[in-house]
Amino acid sequence: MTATTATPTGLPAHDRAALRREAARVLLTNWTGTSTVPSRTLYPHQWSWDSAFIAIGLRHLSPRRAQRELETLLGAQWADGRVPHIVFNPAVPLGAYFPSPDFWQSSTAGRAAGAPSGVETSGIVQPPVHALAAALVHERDPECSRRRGFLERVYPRLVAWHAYLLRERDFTGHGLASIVHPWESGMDNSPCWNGPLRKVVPVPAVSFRRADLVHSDPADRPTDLDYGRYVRLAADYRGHGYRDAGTPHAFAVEDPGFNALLIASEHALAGIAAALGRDPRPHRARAEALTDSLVRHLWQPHAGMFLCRDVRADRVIEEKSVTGLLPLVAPSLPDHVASALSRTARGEHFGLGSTTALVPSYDLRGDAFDPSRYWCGPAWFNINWVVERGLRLHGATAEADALRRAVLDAAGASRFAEYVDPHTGRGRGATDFGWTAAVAIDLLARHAHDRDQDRDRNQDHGRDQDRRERR
Ligand code: 2M8
Repeated sequence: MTATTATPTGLPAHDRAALRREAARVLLTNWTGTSTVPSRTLYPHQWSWDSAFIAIGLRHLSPRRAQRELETLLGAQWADGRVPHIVFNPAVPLGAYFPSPDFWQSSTAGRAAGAPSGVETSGIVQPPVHALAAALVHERDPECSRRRGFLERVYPRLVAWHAYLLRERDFTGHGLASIVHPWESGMDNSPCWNGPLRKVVPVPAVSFRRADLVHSDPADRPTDLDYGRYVRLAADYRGHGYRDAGTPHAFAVEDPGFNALLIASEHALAGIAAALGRDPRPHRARAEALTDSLVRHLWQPHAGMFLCRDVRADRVIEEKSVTGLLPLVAPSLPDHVASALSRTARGEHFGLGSTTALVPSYDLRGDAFDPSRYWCGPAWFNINWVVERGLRLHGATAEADALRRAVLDAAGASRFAEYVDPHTGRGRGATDFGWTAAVAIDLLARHAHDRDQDRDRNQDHGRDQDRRERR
């Protein structure tokens, strides 16, 4: 293939090389020495699920650094097993991000719940993508992983992390984890949270100073009213020592995306256990039980997708968010559910492959849809990586290939934007964003891998043909 021939990524080879170089530059620039910041401007600390996605890309540049990324995060794990959603860098001034360590006060307010004393963290969590990331990081260079004892070190921590979620956060007895703050979903201002948040009394906007608005357009971000409620919920949790049993949790939701990533990660733990010579069966059984519960409690045939459940009101939340498509990443989803999800992704509410190139974060036809405002509509790269993986897993190869091309095009064209307008592809939020660069590197590498496999298959086929002709 010549350097200018267009390939199945949609990019000529020289552009692919340039995209990889640029994405690598972003990850190198955002690397702090022990982990990677999502953005040098907007998010100057370590974020939990960002780090997992970043490690998935970083493994292609430096398997060792990717291992370190996850080890740093897991090094800040609490004794109760929770992996905090932010690990603060003490070198960053307090005013650079809100809420800062002096708001969370983890090492004091969280002491009884097991917060570490040597590092400041938040007290809430984010979606559990970490075991999946650890398995992929190991796979990229098993020799380096073994040499460093990577899996031995992370396995018990990942097990404790999942155990925390299923022990402390199963509020309904459904066998699913609940989130207790919109930030825990990673989809902060998703319109799904509007109903459950209505009962939360916001703190006055004058009582906090947002740092995010210094770096981004207020029209792209959650509102002050949203923030008033986020602060109220976090302060209440802190006031109860971050202990789940003792906190009333005015906001509690079963989120399908969060639980789907737990399922994918539990399957990954089975692989990790096997690689360590331990018994993978308990992990497989847990993953299957989680899948059954997810389908039983959150699958909504009338919507053709999974919907969230407001645990406090004991009600389904009738809002279509991309979180309800993420269960595609669960390998043993019933076939009819997987095909319905893929149809819904391509239908009028998400428009994949027709009105949008990337899956939007929220229903294109929903009342609250806004193509620029954060998780109310824009398309996000980490989410599209999960959807691509899910489509491929369930045999929708052509759709997955098209999505992979679209993600790579959008990542490059938007200078690795935090998110993009789902209709125009125009970049919004920060640029040089960590997980955007990381998923681009991963998808490029997987494209190269698939291409090599195709070539090998074609060569085998050619050899068989020759043999038959010689006979
Ligand atoms: C956004 O969330 C943080 C709070 O955690 C914020 O808005 O300040 C979300 O997009 C979240 O999913 C992401 O992990 C984080 C850092 O990229 O930013």
